[in-house]
Amino acid sequence: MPAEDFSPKEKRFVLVEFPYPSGSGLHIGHAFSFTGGDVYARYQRMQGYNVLFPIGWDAFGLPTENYAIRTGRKPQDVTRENTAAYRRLMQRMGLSFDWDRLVDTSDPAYYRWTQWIFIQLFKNGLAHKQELPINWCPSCKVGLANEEVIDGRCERCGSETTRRRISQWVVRITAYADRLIQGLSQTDFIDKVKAAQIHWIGRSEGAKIRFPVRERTEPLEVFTTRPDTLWGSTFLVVAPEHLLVESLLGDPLIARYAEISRKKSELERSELTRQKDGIFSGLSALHPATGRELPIWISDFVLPGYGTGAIMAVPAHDQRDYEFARQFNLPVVPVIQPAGGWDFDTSAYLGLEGRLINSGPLDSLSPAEAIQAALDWIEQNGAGERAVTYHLRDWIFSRQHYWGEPIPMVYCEEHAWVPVPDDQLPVVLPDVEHYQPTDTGESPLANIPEWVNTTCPLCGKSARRETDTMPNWAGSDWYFLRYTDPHNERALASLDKLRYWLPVDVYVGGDEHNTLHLLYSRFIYQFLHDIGAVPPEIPEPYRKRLSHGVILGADGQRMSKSRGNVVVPEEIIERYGADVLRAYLMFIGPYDATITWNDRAVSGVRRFLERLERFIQRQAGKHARSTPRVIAVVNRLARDVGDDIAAFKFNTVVARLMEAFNEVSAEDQNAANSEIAILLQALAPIAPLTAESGWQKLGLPGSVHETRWPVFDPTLDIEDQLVIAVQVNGKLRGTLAVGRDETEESIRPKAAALESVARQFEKGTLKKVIYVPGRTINFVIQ
Ligand code: ANZ
Repeated sequence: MPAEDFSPKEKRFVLVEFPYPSGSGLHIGHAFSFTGGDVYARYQRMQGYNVLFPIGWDAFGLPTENYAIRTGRKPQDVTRENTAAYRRLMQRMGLSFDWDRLVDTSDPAYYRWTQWIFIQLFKNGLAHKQELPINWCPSCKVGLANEEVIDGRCERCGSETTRRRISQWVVRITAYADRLIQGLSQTDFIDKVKAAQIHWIGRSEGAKIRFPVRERTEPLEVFTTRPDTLWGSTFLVVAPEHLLVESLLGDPLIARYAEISRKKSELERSELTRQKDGIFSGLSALHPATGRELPIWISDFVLPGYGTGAIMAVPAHDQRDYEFARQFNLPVVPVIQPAGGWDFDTSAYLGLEGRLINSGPLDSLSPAEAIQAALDWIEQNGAGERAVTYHLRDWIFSRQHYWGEPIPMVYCEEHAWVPVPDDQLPVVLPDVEHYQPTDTGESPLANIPEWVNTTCPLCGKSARRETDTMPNWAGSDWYFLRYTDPHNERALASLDKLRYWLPVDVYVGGDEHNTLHLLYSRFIYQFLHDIGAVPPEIPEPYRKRLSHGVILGADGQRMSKSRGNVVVPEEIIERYGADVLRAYLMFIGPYDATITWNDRAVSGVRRFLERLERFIQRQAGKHARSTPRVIAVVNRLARDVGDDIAAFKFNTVVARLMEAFNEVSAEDQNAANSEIAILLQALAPIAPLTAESGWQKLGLPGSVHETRWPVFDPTLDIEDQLVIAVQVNGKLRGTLAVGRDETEESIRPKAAALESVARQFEKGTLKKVIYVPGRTINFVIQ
């Protein structure tokens, strides 16, 4: 349903994660996610809000490319077909998306702005090219960001990854690490999501400490979070990738060790329990406080990309250092003595209770005090300074693949990397015959000389285009902004429209995107905020983030083709209709839970909707008067369903509808169209097709979806009630719910106050009131 820019109504921006249009079609997880968003959006519309509920295609990226290669097709064609199929099914499901605002990340009119954002990052010093060891998937032939490697395997295809060094574009998300933590306070994300973001950023406070190296002029700098243990440091360890090691590679043993390490995944290297290995570098450093000589070792448990890639080992108080020291017979010097004593012959003491010993000026302090005292000592003695590091890494932004946004940069011998000028954007992905990735690590675009060879925008001399493409995060980190102004050719979106629609009120998606996608898109938003591309008064893009659960196959296992437990939404719709699928998905369990598919429960939901349809059929044409019980039930139903939807408690919504329907349709009850209408309104967000057809069968005006949500009337919320007809000169002007024992005196003013009655009073003077107890009150006017 179309949303209206700048409508005077209050806005609601309801966002669901847009899907990859993959070849295997819309899956049940999509259906679950989108139906939840749709129910909420429909309810908000009926509440009178101007609702933006958009959708699009996250069309670039490996899944489509892999599928296209597998089927021998072109990604463009595959994408066109897949998106058409997705759209058809979404429409059949009754999802009320605003199709006029559809975005497609692989559309040049869209990715022009993805490229523009990259250029702004470059111009602001946040993107540069750098040779980096990367995770390499030998099967997909692509470099992967750390986040795309799960347990040492490629997130996409499950193959084991290796390490390679390639020159890559890197985006400095770390420059925003603190902002990304602080900004969370301006959101209503649930604690779990906030915690996931904070954990991923992994802020650590400590110190960088410099140790003079005997054989070198440059000192060796380490990062530690435990400066209090400085006096207990008995050796230093550097990562095999550390600069210091480069000059030592002439030693075949060291070279071999470095080579072996390079093949290991980061996860393997950080494994706490594995046997420690390493090699002595032949170099030694001097302890800045004691002057003691500390051997410098090389070991791959020290990671190159964290801190300084070097550590001071304190075997008495760090378990890994302890095991390393035991393995290579290095000294263990305790510097914290816990009150009960400690047997340092069996393990390290990791606690923070106790007193400092063997630590010169720190002796007898508690570790907490010693941390501060050590920091002061280090700074006063020029041995280093306070420092903060983050586990968050800079964002590797290059993919050696075809199906992505070309990185809009040109390399000129004289000017190095130069961005493509704005008026030449988009840099359109050329149509090629062979787009399979290459073994060389270069993108297939490198094989198209007429595309690669260009001129430098600055000097006009010959230059080469960047042949890497962007990761598919690039298109998905800002897509929600484009929905506000999808056809804008002058900006990614106009500030006015962004100002009207932002922030996103609710963002519904999967748990798996609570960390990275959310972090990347918040980062890009904050960056756009800094350069004035989004409204200054809106610092964060999303108000609320909600993650839905997972639906398992009927056997309680994750759905997968190999297990044969996949439920295909299209088949369910075919068999039962879209409303059954929707209502079932909303009914099976809490929206954020892990739920097992259950065919029997599907039938239960189906029977409910069928009974309801038959009931409406019987009702149509009847002119029944509602019993007070029915009036009270639907009155309460609308309120409770509304509250539940607003809180994303969909499973109770369906339960309430079933319960209320049972009461309304019970034999001893009678329901008038006005009450059935309320029932249908409450049903409309969950089962929009059934609700609408019922509405039409009853001959009610307009569409149920255009009605306003019924307002709860507390005076009707009485079990023991009667509804009396209110007449003026014998003509029915309204109804009034009254208590069974109410007298004429209390009924008369209430009936007279009904708007439709009061209006008649203006036409004459009241002559007489005839009250038939429990039935009618008639005002006679002349
Ligand atoms: C001395 C020390 C003594 C440490 C002690 C710990 C306990 P987080 O909290 O994750 O930031 N470290 C630093 N850089 C490293 C790297 N590149 N690879 C592997 N380990 C590294 O951890 C910080 C601690 O991890 C640092 O503090 C350092 O060991 C180690 F009793 O320094 B510590």
